[in-house]
Amino acid sequence: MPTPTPADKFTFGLWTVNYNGTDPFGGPTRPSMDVVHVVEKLAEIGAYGMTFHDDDLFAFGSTDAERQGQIDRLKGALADTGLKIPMVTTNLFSAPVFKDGGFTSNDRAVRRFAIRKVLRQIDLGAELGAETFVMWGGREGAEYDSAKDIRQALERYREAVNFLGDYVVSKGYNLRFAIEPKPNEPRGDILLPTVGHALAFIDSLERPELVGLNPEVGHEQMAGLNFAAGIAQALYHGKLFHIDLNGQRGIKYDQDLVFGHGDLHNAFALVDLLENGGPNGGQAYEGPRHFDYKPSRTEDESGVWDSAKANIQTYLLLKERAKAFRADPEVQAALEAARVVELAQPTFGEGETYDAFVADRSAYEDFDPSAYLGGKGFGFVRLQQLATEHLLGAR
Ligand code: GLT
Ligand code: MN
Ligand code: MN
Ligand code: MN
Repeated sequence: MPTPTPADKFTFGLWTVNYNGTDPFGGPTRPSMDVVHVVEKLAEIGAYGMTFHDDDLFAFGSTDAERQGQIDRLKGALADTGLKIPMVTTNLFSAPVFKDGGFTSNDRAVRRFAIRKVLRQIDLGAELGAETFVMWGGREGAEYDSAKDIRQALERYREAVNFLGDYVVSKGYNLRFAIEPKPNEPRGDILLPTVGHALAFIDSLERPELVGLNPEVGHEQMAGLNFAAGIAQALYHGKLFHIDLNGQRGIKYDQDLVFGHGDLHNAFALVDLLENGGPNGGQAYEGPRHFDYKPSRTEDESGVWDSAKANIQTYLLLKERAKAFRADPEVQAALEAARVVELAQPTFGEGETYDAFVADRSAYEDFDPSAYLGGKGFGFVRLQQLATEHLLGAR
């Protein structure tokens, strides 16, 4: 099995390995673990860093002294292990006050409280060296159409994010925001449900350069979408600021399985894109490989750490397989035959004018579309089978 190094930048949310098994039908199946223990174990399995919500570290409603006590204990564990905190986020979804959301609650006092809660966590994140602040708006949404004025909710969302952008700039923090889309759960419908919706929203902001995406595998798949394709578009727009890796099996509740324990083909394509999709075949994304999964409630603590390691192993194995796929001459030939490279060629010649284009008889008058009936195929299936054989370790 490949061994992880800090250069792989594997990170885990404190809420992931510390998930106690609670679901809508049952309570905890595991006791919660102390943050110092979690940091030590994550370092031991080869993680680079940990991320957390304010409420993961100090319970909602903690006094300032209790909060500081936990921060100091975390700092001690980080100093002892060398683990980093590359990302932080705020919990605007668990406490009853957020039952109708944080930034977009119909209740204005809740919106003002939510933004203050975020400012405190931004300050803490900056102090700990975090460079990304994730915004997952799980409660920003509604169950009933007439209960939420969507256009006003988006306006309040915008107002909040614009304000936070001003805040980090005025404080001189080296921090960017990453919006995490999700179509539903816990709300019936969540605002900014997919990568595409969030990209359009970001474009409407006052400081769009400060705001990108934190797409999660399972969330796009819950909407029936192709995650690797969504990531490719996020990269295309320069908006892949962070990523939540996990597994999901189809359109159902948010499973948060181990990375690869869902659509393995798409996970292969994703790792291939992240690791080999950059200019000249290098990395297309250099940020943390962040696992946002839930160890199933059937597992005990050793199962928790086995599942955490499984995320890392699956990623590293897929990285090896994707490298072999790219290096295989048969794959190169199949890519050529499938004309994948031809798509990089612009449709118009350099400087080709409208008149020149219309005068080009080969484009229309002499072009024979009927030759495509029974003509040469693209061989995409063969290419996919080569990928499958590499994925299965058969090549
Ligand atoms: C929550 C959610 C995740 C988000 C986290 C960030 S918290 O567990 O289900 O997808 O990434 O707030
Ligand atoms: Mn999820
Ligand atoms: Mn989740
Ligand atoms: Mn997530």
